[in-house]
Amino acid sequence: MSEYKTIDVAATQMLDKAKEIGFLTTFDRAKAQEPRCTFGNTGICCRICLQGPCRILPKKPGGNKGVCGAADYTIVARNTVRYIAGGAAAHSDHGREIAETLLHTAEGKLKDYQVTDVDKLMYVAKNIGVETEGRDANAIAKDVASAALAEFGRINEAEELTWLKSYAPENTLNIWRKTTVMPSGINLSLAKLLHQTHVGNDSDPVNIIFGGLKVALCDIDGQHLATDLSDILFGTGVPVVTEANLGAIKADKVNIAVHGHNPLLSQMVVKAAKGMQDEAKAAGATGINLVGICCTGNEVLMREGVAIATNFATQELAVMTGAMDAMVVDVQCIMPSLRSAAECFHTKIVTTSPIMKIPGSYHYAFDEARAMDSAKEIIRLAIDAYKARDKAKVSIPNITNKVVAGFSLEAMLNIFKKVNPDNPIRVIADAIESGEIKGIAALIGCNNLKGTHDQNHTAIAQELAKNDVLLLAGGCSAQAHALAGMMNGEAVQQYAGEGLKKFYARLNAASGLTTDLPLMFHMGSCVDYSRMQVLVNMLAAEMGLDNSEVPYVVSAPEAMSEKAVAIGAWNVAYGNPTHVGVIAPTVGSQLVNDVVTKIAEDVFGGYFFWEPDAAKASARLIDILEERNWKNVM
Ligand code: BF8
Ligand code: SF4
Repeated sequence: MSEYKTIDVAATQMLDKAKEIGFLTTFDRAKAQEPRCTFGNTGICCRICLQGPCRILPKKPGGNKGVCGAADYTIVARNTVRYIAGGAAAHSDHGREIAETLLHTAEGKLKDYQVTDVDKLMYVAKNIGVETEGRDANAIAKDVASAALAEFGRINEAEELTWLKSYAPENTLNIWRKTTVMPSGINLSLAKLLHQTHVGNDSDPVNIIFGGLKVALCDIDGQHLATDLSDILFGTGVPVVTEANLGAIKADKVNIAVHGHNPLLSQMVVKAAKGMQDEAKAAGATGINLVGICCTGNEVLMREGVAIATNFATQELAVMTGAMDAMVVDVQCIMPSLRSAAECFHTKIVTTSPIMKIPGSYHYAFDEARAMDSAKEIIRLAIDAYKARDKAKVSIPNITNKVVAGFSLEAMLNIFKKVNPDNPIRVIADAIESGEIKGIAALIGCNNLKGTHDQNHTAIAQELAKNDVLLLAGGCSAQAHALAGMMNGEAVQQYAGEGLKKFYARLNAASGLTTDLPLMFHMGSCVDYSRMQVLVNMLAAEMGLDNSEVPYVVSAPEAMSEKAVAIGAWNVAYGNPTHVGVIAPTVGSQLVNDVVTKIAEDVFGGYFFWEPDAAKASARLIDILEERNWKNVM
């Protein structure tokens, strides 16, 4: 067992190197933070006003409430929903940027972007009620983008969010309407929630949680339109074969990592790099090599087959290879420490967003109006950096694993179509109804160094696969499986149970792909969890079930970000049992904890459970699937 909290061998090698050169990584910092403050850890520390921080001290007279009188349940509920607000703001703002770009593209203002996937445009337009008949693509795209932008500013509470309303099943929508969590505008809901949780405002924990769920539904709305509009602009993922892990960084090439979430720039970098190989050669390299980290990495993996370097927890270690010439970052999940890691080498950290700067790093303000030129200039920074690379400092772990990815819902349905041309989704329904597979699990979420990097992601996936659970993956979880060599056909042979193997054999025989299907369908970045939900909605309709009856579970073994809290919350509202592998800061209030882990099921059919132990979590996930199957045949 490694002395470090990771199962990744390449990461272990780089952590040794970091130690040698005296660089303290996130692994060291996580250790330094222990032991954590119990108040913060359980959610009973309030810092909402300047009289705080107030902690719940039940044994002290007067200490069982905050200075204003807020009880544990109010404090815990407020803290929880403010995480959701942060997450929903991030996801929806990402979506808004894509929508603006699509609008300006359709208006002819941005020469470097275009409507790439007209089929997807038509599908989305029809779904949200935009007229398509006899209109050209740009006119339709303009209306679709405008509809997306209208989600943000709507203030008439009688109107509903277009994307949610268009995609969610009627039953589910009615539950949301009845419980008053159906949002109308994203900005309005976010502002209301911050207002609701201001000092001296709402102290009713259930009402606060419902306010939080409304914002969580804004989160899925923002995610969903981000996915749809990115597909329209850049194309919808098709199966790709590539590789993952730090060995994807090449010693003889100019290495550029794209890191963050928003594909507007990273797509351009991929495109620009294709025409700039000669410039890299002139600098003495054999070419340009792009790798991805976090969800921007997933975006360009899905659409362009760009290799995965690593995931969230190990981003600094990509710099430790000494061969990373530039890391181009956009927004979210980018560690500020990358700058200090880069100081040990020649690496240029290039920030590109006006709301994501790192002191001391290179800021290049990305301008969509000259996107291609911007991308080229950024690549030139990397080529320049390459010239300053100290070869003596280069050590790249010789580890890569084969990855088969690129499974947009459309790509999956195309494969199922080969088995059942008339009704592709029936392929999964049949497999569940015949008992060949027990159901579906979505493996999602981040890394969290409260546990061991990637350990529970992979352990849970292996256990579920052994028990014939069909796996979907996204975000850093998908990258964990890819890094560990589990995202290919060989992994099916190694880990899948007999039923799942049979299911795969049938698909492989028909798929027409040059490679076997992988152990899990990588559906993309975290905003692409919207794709998973559409799949569940389709399956529910096909099987004649309510969403909350579908044998479907969600697992985020290493959830970390505010976005992850928002995602978990909308999954619960959608009827999905949702496992989180860290003890959530709701446990400080028995009442709030019971609401999100028990009462939620009575209202929405979905609920959370916290379980840091991989074996116990897998057992419970399997139990839930079996119980749902059993109830469905009753
Ligand atoms: O959106 S899984 S660590 S990179 S938040 Fe961040 Fe979490 Fe990774 Fe992607 Ni999602
Ligand atoms: Fe303390 Fe109340 Fe202020 Fe929170 S809102 S910090 S509990 S006084």
